[in-house]
Amino acid sequence: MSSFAPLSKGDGSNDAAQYTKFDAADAEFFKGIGTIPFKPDAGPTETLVYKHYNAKEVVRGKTMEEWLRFSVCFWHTFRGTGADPFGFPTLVRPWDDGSNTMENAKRRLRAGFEFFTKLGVKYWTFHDRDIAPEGETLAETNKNLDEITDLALELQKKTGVKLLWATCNLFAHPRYMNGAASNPDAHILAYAGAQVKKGLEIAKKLGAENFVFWGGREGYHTILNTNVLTELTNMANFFRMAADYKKKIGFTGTLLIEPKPKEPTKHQYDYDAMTVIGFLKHFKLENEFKLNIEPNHTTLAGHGYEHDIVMASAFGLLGSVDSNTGSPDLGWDTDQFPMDVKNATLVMKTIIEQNGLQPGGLNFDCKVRRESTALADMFISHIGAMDTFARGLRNAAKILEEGVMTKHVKKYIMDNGNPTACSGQQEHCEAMLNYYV
Ligand code: XUL
Ligand code: CO
Repeated sequence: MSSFAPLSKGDGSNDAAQYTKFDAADAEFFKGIGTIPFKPDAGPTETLVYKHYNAKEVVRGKTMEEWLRFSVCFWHTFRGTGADPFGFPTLVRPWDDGSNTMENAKRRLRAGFEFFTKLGVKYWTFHDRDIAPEGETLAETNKNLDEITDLALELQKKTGVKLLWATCNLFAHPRYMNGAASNPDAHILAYAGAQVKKGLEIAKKLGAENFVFWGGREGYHTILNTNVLTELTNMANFFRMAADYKKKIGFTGTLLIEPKPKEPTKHQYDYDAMTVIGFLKHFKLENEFKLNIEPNHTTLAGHGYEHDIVMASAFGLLGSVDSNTGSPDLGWDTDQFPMDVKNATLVMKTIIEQNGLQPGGLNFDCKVRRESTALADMFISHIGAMDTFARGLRNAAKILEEGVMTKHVKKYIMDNGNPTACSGQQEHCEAMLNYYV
């Protein structure tokens, strides 16, 4: 989310007409790109087709679509500009004039639904502030949200695309610089509460299947100005109020907390899966919340790609996945599209073992690189990641069907029950895994 305006083309074509032509009811945003077909025999240069993701193909009793429950995130894909701390926006979207107007917000939304439909993805996700501009007052902001969610509801009905989850942006506005739920200023805490109240109401209106909390500013930069137990207790109280309000309004979606160790804060309280599980159990919230795991956050916490997914699932608390990847040689949240088949196989093995993610899904919290400036790159990136997870699903199904790897773990315990030094056979296990990927 950036206040930078998209690049001007510099050729005089950035006049109002360039954008308002997209206001027409029959306007097409992605001209030249149709519904993405399944083409298993496609060659390596054909990247606008699915070579592995075949939505209706049945794998272990469910269709690929049912296992994978892919979702497009609105913030990166329709609000990302390519700006980074060192450079201005690079991504020009012909319908987006960079303004904070409702007209622009509506154009983006309609572009979004055309994109979801052409891609063949059945779910989307958003932050409140991605879809509707923040007004001068809370009342004005909420009115904007009402108007935009009317349009979203209409587009959902028309296309059959559903809302995997909604969330509140409690981190971008300066009022939240010292936190939202954990902010020591009661006025700010109350503001955050009002924002979440509205967030839950629009989630209900749009039939969201989940609701996410990511506490980007809930943590500290220096322990010298922070009382950690007070802040954690305030956070727990905030979550309890959200769970109570969910019940009060009859919203049935699952509440999810998304761990991340750092960035933007130096230390984020929801460090990783086990930290959140411990927090939920300590404050007796484990029956109200599950976890939304993002592997790029897991690797930032110093764990292997699949670690948090496996840990959350082991405790029955894996609710959904923000399916992305970091760059193993970089230490920050690069939010890349997941293209590693071995990682996808390990994730899908855990998901099959818990019999699916529903009502969660695989949400692509990913952004195209700032150098990937073509509109087609928006499609190619999602298709590549969907094919990766389709391959991961097939591989994991084969691993479980053949049972060689799972039997190996059981057999090892039976054969080596005595506490004598014996081989853990890691390389043997890795070689077996490589057989499947
Ligand atoms: C930030 C992040 C968020 C959450 C939703 O790293 O992952 O986009 O997924 O707020
Ligand atoms: Co995320």
